[in-house]
Amino acid sequence: MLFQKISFTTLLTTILFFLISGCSDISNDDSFMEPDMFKLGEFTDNGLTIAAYAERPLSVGYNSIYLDLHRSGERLNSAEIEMIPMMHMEQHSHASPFEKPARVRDDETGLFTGWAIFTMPGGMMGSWELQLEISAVNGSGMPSAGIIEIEVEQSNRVKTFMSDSEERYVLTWILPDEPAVGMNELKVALHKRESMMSFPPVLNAEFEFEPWMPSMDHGSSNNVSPEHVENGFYAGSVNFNMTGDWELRFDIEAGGRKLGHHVFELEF
Ligand SMILES: [Cu+2]
Repeated sequence: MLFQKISFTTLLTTILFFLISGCSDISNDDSFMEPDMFKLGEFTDNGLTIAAYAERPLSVGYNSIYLDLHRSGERLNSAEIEMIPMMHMEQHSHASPFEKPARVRDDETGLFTGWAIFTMPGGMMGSWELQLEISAVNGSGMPSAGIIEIEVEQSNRVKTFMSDSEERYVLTWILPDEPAVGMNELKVALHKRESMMSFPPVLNAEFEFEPWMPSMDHGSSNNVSPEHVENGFYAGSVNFNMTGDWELRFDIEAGGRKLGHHVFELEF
């Protein structure tokens, strides 16, 4: 009887030990913490779970996209990721400008980070999805592939236009994200639409920029026209000297050809 009691206690202790050590293994690992972000969706293929996130619901314009990869409850650190934002419309499908996530996790978020510029909203016209293919997970393993259907809200941050020489472009207003009185960082991106699937960055564009307040018929001083930083992204400054309705007016040239006059409207 005494022997039975001891062995029972030992058994309980052993079970408790494994439970506690098992628990502490899990809590030492970040694998079960979901990122505190807007979840776009997830799928599992070949034992790999791929979850996609954004900072907020997706809208027309520039959006960072974050991926989290898990296998058997373990968060994975490196992978080759192919990501294509694709829109299926009634007559055709098309992609948009994008950059696939890097091979390793980003230090800041702990996630695989890429971006997409959505050129139109989802809805009656068609629907967007992220097409994903993941291989070389932690150096090896079977590839996993799947689709995450995404919603994209309307915004006024993208102009798609045709130049006089009938080339198609995508102009994206990225910053300021939340305009305020005073100096604001100004950031835009310019991509060429070579085909429904190919949107290379335009590296040699020249911008002439001025903000304008149409209701009061004035501009402002000390603005800086955007200049190329890298990969089709251009940075400058915009000075809003009061709240109200403003226009961001751009005249664009590339390779000695005019790409036209383009205006984004905003109010704050
Ligand atoms: Cu479309």
